[in-house]
Amino acid sequence: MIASTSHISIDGDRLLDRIDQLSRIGADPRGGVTREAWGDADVEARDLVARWMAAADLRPTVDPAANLVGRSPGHGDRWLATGSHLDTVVQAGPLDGTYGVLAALEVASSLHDAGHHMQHGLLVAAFANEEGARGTSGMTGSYACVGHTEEAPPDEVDDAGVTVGERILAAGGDPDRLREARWDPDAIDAFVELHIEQGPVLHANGTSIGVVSAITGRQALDLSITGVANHAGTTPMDLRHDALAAAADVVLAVESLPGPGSVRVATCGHLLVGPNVRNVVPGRVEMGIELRDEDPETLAAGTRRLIERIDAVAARRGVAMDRRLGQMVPPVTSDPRIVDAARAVCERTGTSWELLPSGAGHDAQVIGRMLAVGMIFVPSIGGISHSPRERTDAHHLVAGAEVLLRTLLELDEVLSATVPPSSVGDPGFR
Ligand code: HGY
Ligand code: MN
Ligand code: MN
Repeated sequence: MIASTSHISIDGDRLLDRIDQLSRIGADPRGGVTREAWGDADVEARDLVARWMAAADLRPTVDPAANLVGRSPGHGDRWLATGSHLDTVVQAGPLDGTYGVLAALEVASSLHDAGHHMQHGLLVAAFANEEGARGTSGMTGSYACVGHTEEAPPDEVDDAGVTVGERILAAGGDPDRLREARWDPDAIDAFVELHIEQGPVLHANGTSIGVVSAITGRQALDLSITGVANHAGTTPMDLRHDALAAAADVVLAVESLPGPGSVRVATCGHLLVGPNVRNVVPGRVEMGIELRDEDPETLAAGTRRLIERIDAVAARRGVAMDRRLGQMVPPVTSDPRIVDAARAVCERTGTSWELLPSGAGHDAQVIGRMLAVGMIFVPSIGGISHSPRERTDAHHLVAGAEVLLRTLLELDEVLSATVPPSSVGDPGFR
């Protein structure tokens, strides 16, 4: 059965050309690509990808969470899903998310061009707001697909004072019908996401493909610090309640949190200072903090420890700290059948591979709350991502898309053989 699909191949030049085209939508004059979710560039990118979906014989739809989803026509009632996200962080590289969507599209195109009908239908998703635009929680689209809209709620207000619900509405979704974006878990047998590694391991080891064993968990923590804004020339140092100086202590507490027995990494990457004027003692700071670890207990313990340190800073500096636990994206383990399928494909095609965990968060881990998930990585040159300097060698990008194609073909066989025929249904797009 595998031999009968050996003539199917992705079009590497088309894939690379499309990556290039997308990198120009939201090109940032400061460098890199800024395509924050639901902004003009994001909408333009999604419109273009929707047209490419239609050309690949995928029926594109925008669901109530403003996810762009394409489905192959004329298949049975069981589905294999793949995809990633088109939104980016500020001054991103060209590949984070976009690569997985365009490679998924390439899989659909190559199956279509070869006239090959899998036993499963193919579902290609470009999830909305994976990154958390303008200080929001992120993973909005994938959380809606698993019915956990409370994890990325529409009433959340972004840095521009606009609610996520208003953003969704403007992007063609319907925040009042978010529940209807939920996929039918009985209809979709697996979700596989192809992504750049965003870390240094594959590049350093000279390995072409990473088969992901598990995806890290992430706990967000928001902090509002209220001190006393005052004149920078007249207020003696010992009488200040400087919110930014307190924030600096918190940043250092965050930085010193990871270590043996504690969380793997901790970051404060978001800071708004008020009034943000040179000659005023800062009176107010908003901070966005996150902790990551593969073990949920370690994550919870690290969060408790950080809160103790934050409270100590508040007491010492005489400022008020309003701290709110934000989104918790739990770690997820890859489905062994997907790991085996990707491994088998690499072995068969003579592609070097290794098993590794993902330190970055992905839509796959949210989808993993409901469905069997797995991920395939390609090397990031120098391990750089969330940066305009994010790059992957062209031959690795093409190889990754080929491995995605063959892994899905393998799963089409394996999962058709093992999933009982009673598990049929609609993939959940109404
Ligand atoms: O932050 C992350 O890990 C993901 O890229 N959103
Ligand atoms: Mn990212
Ligand atoms: Mn990503």
